[in-house]
Amino acid sequence: MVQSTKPETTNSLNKFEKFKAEKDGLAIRDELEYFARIGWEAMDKTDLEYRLKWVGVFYRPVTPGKFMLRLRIPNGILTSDQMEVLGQIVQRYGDDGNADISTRQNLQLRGIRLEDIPDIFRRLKAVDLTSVQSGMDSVRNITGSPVAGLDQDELIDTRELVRKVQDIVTNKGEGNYNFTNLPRKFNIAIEGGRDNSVHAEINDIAFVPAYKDGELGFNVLVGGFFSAKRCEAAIPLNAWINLSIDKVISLCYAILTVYRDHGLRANRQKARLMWLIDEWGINKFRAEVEAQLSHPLAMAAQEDAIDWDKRDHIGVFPQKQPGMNYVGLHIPVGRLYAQDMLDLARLAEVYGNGEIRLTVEQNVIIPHISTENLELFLAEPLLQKFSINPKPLQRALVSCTGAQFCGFALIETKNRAVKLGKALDELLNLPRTVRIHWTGCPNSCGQPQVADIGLMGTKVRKDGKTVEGVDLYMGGKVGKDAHLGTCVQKGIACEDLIPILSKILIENFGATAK
Ligand code: SRM
Ligand code: SF4
Repeated sequence: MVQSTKPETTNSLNKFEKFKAEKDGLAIRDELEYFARIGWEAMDKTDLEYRLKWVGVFYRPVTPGKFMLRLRIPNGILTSDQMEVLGQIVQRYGDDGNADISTRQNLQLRGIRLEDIPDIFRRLKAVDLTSVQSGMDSVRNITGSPVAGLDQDELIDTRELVRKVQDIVTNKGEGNYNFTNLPRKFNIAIEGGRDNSVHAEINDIAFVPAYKDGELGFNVLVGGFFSAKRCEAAIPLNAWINLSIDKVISLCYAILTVYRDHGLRANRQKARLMWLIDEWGINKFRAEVEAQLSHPLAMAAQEDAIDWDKRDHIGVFPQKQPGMNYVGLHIPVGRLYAQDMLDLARLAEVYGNGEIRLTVEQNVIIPHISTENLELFLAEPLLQKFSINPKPLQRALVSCTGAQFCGFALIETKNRAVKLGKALDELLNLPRTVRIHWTGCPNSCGQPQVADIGLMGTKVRKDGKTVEGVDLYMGGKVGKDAHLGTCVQKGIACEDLIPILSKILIENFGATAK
């Protein structure tokens, strides 16, 4: 079904709404064979630069002709067969091919040629993977605890919930016209652990474990988002639902429907869900969701059940299954190459049960390794590259894509982040991990507001020249009582960062000079 509320006039609509009204982004799905034949240079500009994103194919103006393919990996869980296929896909592109683990527990493949897309989509389908609706005005990858079903202390195993919500939103990966024309992007997270591993507070809908009258269910938060114009933590919908899969699905459906039909579409900078909540007030928004559901929502439980600091899952941890362990590997800034992907697939197959998991910190977890196999596993050469014991400033480093591939970027991020992390680890002793997040522009894909130290790319004037710089964020708190950090200093040239960050690390994080 195509969206029911097509506006009668397009005069007040922004350019995105106009081109969506002309042709739904998902319709591009039926033209992929044709595009593959004619080549990207001959394509209509809107189809090339925007509509392809509805099937996860991103034209990169920085590397024309070499596309990015954004998948959907619900709850960040994939199989060795899937990882092997993805490794083979990027391997074909030699030095251009790689993959990045994203801050939404997802994978983005690089170097992809448009002429290969029909074949790639057939190969994805054969291993039950999809990239549909992973970009533009769609529901993005749905996140859940990366140790769901493994964690000895987990409250709710979110795997099936996340998968079912994705299936409803995407019509089991085939595409769902009900949700391809939202006013803007939309993020959903379903937390099941005690440590808020998914950054619930920065999602448009977040389900957070909460006991009500002794029964475990979810409190619901809404409206969290980051944008260049405004960043807001999610606020309580003042609703609690029990653990039924149907309840979670119907609430997502109802909220998405209200947002789709009433979300603001005139100014794209004011189109995220929180702007509608601002305009209506949370009580009216809640009432509209109830009307959509055709039943009242229960009031929220007084407190949620998040009572732990956030874990990074790097290292060896016993699972709830006796004799089994999960091992978290540190993947510097989430960058994988074809051979890494094939190696990870092999390790998961040989030592585990074939499962591979991704975290929002851009790392990998291999679960189901028996205690007797641990020693052999830890001796594998890949663990030299992807350590289980990285240094404190590299351990929690997160970085968005940055200038290497992203047209919005004001600075190069990933290589710089790794280089600076290493340099600071060499200069300083740290008593604890410090979470440093880099993001190449104010869009905040690298989430600097959740970090201990966040670095947001900008341009700076230095010695009469324009150079790459950052705005400095501090105070992001994750896990229990999460709250967002704020900008504390603007316009630092990147070349001046070592002394400035050293001082901050010494004064605020207990670092001592080596
Ligand atoms: Fe993002 C746009 C990369 C997570 C806020 N983001 C983009 C684009 C698609 C821009 C583009 O077309 O070049 C970037 C693609 C660059 C590339 O080649 O990789 C991009 N965003 C990413 C990723 C890959 C960063 C990463 O290195 O991990 C993350 C992919 C997630 C995924 O798997 O789906 C990513 N982006 C985020 C997050 C973090 C999150 O979801 O927790 C945010 C802030 C949270 C939020 O959205 O509320 C985020 N991205 C944005 C925005 C600002 C949205 C807004 O409302 O204004 C844009 C710009 C836009 O949409 O117009 C953007
Ligand atoms: Fe690109 Fe900016 Fe997002 Fe980084 S934060 S990936 S530079 S849009």
